[in-house]
Amino acid sequence: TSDNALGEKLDYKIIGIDAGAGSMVKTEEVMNLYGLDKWQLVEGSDAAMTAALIKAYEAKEPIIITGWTPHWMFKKMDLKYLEDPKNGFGGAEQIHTIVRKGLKEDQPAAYQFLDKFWWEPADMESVMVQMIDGKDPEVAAAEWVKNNEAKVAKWVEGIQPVQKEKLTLAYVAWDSEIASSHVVEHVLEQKLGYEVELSQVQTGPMWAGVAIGDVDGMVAAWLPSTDTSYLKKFGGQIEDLGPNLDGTKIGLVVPSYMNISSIEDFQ
Ligand code: PBE
Repeated sequence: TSDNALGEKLDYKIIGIDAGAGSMVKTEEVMNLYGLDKWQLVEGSDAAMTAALIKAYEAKEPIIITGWTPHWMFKKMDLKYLEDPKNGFGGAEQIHTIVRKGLKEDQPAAYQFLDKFWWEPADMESVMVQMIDGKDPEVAAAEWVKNNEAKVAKWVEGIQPVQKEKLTLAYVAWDSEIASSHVVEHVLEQKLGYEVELSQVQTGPMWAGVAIGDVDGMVAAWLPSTDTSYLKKFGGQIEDLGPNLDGTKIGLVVPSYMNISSIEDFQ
């Protein structure tokens, strides 16, 4: 059948990202849910996944990846989510800001800003598109802040700046989180007087770092669905400041030219 033809063509491989990412955990669950026993989820990274996607797209070849919104890939290519009739991926969610316990007392200025930090998917996407078009994340973030002064002013309104206090934020090298973390870093440094260290780690260490208190916070928790396993594990040891962005989504993504539309369309 044509189903097997796709599997054979793709060597029964779904192109994933870094091991331990919430979406990798979810995709394994989804593959079980839909009985994709022959298929394998390939570990890699956001960068390796998008490189494979671009290569396939330019050759009009099929490919199945683990994707998410907001992501620049939807601005640069014509892509679609495969329908998920069993709702294995859990539908719409938010990105939450998570800080260590005690930050409120130790660094009230940073805490208040992190609590107020909130933007839209289109904001995040515009930073991501600048990055993928060749700008350093620092530059793309600084330009976004410059072009969105009114929004940023509300985040820091009434907050008393500090004198070169140090702050550490963790993030994972997903383009969405590279964008948000650099914007937050820029505001903390330029508007509130902090010296920020951005620590790039994997998902597990990002959560553990905040739980242990090695790290002051992060703006990269996809909840309630994607990172649910991490919230279960560390929820009692962290402070959840709630969403900083609404309207995210994860799922299996394919180029629009592929003639499958649902996860049920292949075996
Ligand atoms: N993501 C992007 C991450 C969160 C941000 C969906 C790739 C994940 O947990 O898989």
